This record gives sequence, C-alpha cells and structure tokens, in this order.
Amino acid sequence: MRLQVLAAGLCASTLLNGCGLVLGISSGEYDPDPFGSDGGAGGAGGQGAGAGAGSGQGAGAGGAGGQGADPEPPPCTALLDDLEDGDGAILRCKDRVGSWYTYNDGTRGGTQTPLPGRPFLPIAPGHGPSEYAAHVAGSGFVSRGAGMGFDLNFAAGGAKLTYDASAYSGLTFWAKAAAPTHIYVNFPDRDTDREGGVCEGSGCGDHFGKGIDITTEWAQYTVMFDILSTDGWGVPAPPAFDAAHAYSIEFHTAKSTVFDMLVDDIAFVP
Ligand SMILES: [Ca+2]
Ligand SMILES: [Ca+2]
Repeated sequence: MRLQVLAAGLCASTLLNGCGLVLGISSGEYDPDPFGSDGGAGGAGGQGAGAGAGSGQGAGAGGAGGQGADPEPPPCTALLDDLEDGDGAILRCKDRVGSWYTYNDGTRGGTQTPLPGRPFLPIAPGHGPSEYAAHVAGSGFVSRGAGMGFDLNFAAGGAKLTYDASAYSGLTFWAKAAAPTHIYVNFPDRDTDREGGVCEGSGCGDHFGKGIDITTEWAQYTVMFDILSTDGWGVPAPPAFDAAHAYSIEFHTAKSTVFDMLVDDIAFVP
C-alpha cells in the first residue's frame, strides 16, 4: 500500500480547531472540544450503553438499549467516539450505534488484551487531558494479524447493518503506541465483510484501508477515503471502498506484529 497519510496540518477538516496541529503535539495544546461537538462527551451517557464487547461474530454484551423504546437519539456530529463516557459503545447518534471489539486471526498461543468477546473498556489516561482512550495490546498472531475496531450500525440484539458514510470524506483520530508500530486503518464494507454476502469464504476480509506509522507520542492522523486500497486477495475483487455501505472501522496490525496501542477522538472528516 502506498503510504499517504495526511497529517492534521493539511486542515482537512474545518471542524478541527487546530489547523496548525502537527504530529507530536504536546498535551498542553490540547483542545478539550476538538470537534466542536459541544456536549458530545456525554452524548451517550443517558442511553444506557453498557460494556459492549462484540466480536465480529456476535453482538456486544451491552449495546445501546433496545430499539423503539428509546427517545429520539441526538443528531449526528462528525465525532464517532472520545471514550469519555468510559464504556465500550461509540457515541450514539441518530444513525450510528455500535460497540468496540477486538479480534485476531486465531493463532494458537497468540495473546491479546482485551480478548475478543470480553468487555471492551476504555483505559486511562486518554489523549491530552481526557480521561479515556481505546486500547489493545498483544502479539503472536502469525496469519492475518489482530486489532480493535467498532461497528457503525449494530445495536445489541439486532442485526449488523451497514452505515452510510458517503457524506464524509475520511477519518481522523489520535493514536500512540508503546513502541513505533505500523498499523492499518481498515474500513470493512458490504463488499469485503462476510456480513455483506458479496465476498466468498476466505476471500472475505481484504478490507480497504491505509497503512500508517504510529509513534510513542500522541499524534493526529487523517485518512481520506479516496486513497484507500486493499491488498488484492479479496474474492471477488472489490472495486472501491463503498462508503455508502460501511460496517465498521478497524485499527489493524499485520501478522507477527507486537502491538500496544491507544486510539482516541475518532471522527469523520466532513
Ligand atoms: Ca462510549
Ligand atoms: Ca478520550
């Protein structure tokens, strides 16, 4: 894959106050409301969201409550999650509901924290002065690797559905790792996720994504949808990232990677 990460300095998002933010920003420059989503940190607090921990195969253990009985969810902002409510569900909005999960290739002897299917709880501290970030660590996965991610339209007890992200042009987030680590930001969609019914057997999982190098300091990364690519082994070969039918967003490590990483303040780029 071509390495073409757009750093925050490109001002890809007008919602980001810090157009001048560059890699390695000091915590003292943290903007507590970087996405202009006033009240966003508490947006999911009243939804009864539990400690979701769905793997790719199952619904989260918590989720955002039953459908139909809830009051009208708040309108969507570009912010997907800042982890500040301390649970495993992404911020709920009118169209988005989902939980964080971890996954791996099932290599015997591989280790991962948290394990797939177990509650996914944010850990402290988070990016800047924030309290929480998403965390995954592990090693020993020698075939397809491992990672963490969250679904965009998968309520507990319901069906895993696609989300229409076509109004957005990319994704931005903050990340750091215990040691410099090459990761992929992947976007499972209708063509590459088994759930979509398009890909075939072992030809599923070649998601559109982008490789980036995260460092030991918090830094912001932006990945635009129009530069995503696959590895080329998907069957049938998916034509292009289908942003109108996205299932999930994953922070993936390739096979045989030792990983211990944090992700926070994940948002779509308008
Ligand atoms: Ca949450
Ligand atoms: Ca946070």
